[in-house]
Amino acid sequence: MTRYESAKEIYAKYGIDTDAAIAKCKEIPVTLHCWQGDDVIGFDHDGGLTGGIQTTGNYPGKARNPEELLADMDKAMSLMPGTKKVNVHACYAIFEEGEFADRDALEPKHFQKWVDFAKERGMGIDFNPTFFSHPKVKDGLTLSSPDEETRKFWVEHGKACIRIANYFAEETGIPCVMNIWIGDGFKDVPADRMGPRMRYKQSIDEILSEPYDIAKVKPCVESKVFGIGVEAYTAGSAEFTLSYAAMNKDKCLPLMDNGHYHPTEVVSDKIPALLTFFPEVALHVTRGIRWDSDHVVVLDDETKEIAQEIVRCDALDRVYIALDFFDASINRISAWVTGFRSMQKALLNALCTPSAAMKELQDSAQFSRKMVMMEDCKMLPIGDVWAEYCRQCGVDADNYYDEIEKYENEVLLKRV
Ligand SMILES: [Mn+2]
Repeated sequence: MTRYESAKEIYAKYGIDTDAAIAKCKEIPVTLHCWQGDDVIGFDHDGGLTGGIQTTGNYPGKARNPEELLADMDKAMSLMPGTKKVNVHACYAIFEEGEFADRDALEPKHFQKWVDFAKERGMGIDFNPTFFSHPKVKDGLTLSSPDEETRKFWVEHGKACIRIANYFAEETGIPCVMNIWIGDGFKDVPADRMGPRMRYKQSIDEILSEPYDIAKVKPCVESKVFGIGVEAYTAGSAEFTLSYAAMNKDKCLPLMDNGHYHPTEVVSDKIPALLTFFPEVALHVTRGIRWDSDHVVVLDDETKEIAQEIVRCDALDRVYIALDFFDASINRISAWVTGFRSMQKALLNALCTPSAAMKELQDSAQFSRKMVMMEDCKMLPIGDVWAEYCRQCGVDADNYYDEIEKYENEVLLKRV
């Protein structure tokens, strides 16, 4: 008997069909963000990263141009099991030699190489307007700016991104999740908290006035509690974005990034709360250490619990799962692969959990038995199911770093 056959028998005693769990896991799209590959720099400007987010570290070999970034993503994806989708930020427009378009004038053609890349690999594309790292961020503000010219510039950027998101959906045949996040805020206690929020609301209204079909383009609004340099106040707070999404349910989705809440809040608990009211929700899965530090996702308790809630709520087709982290202190391809695999492990583990039986124990108030069963489940041989899943997907279950180290030596370290 193989280890998988043995694991399969053990899970069957809990009523779990591991073959079915593996088959299901293969179908769940997880969106891989392009910005881990170059420390959130992009291709449309020379300056560094601004907007309350920060990368730390100077690990050698980061991608310096579109060719390198796409090659690195390919390498990373070759080491990941399961269904992938790619997430692009607007600052990753790929221009022809001598060509340039500012953010308010971006067109679908500036993303044709991304479409080619995705289509060749049978993937969809998610998209993000980039409201940071740009000279037109005025006094730290974009869509909430009191300066009308500034605000309008960024509204036009948002509208351009709706058109590009539509192009992605049309070309790939897969809906495009288009996420609006701004870093607008104040370092110190503001004298006016409502004004920026009223302007931000007006700006999102204007962006979403651009025509689109929500079956294809899925605009999201992402909240944030604070950022570096905007510690006192963010215009797009949790209450603001959630209220906006609730009042505009036919036009957009709420997006929760688990690094964007107070450290004792958990997104896993918020998922069923939002699913009670919204047909669809979107996630950015990350790992914050003490703050929104965007560490690489690992198989920690909260990542497991996020996956558990999606599966328990039978909401795999209602929750869009995207990764959002960036660590410049380690091999960036390893960061991508480890983060993606961790999310997949969490999903596979959730699919191999006897949730129906435990719900039954909860509903009949058998809390002691429920606790014992939950603890027993932690010792089930999920590693053997994971190994079988990877085998079926044609990737190694472990030791993938050897392959990455080879690529580092042969490719990354030659980038000087
Ligand atoms: Mn995010």
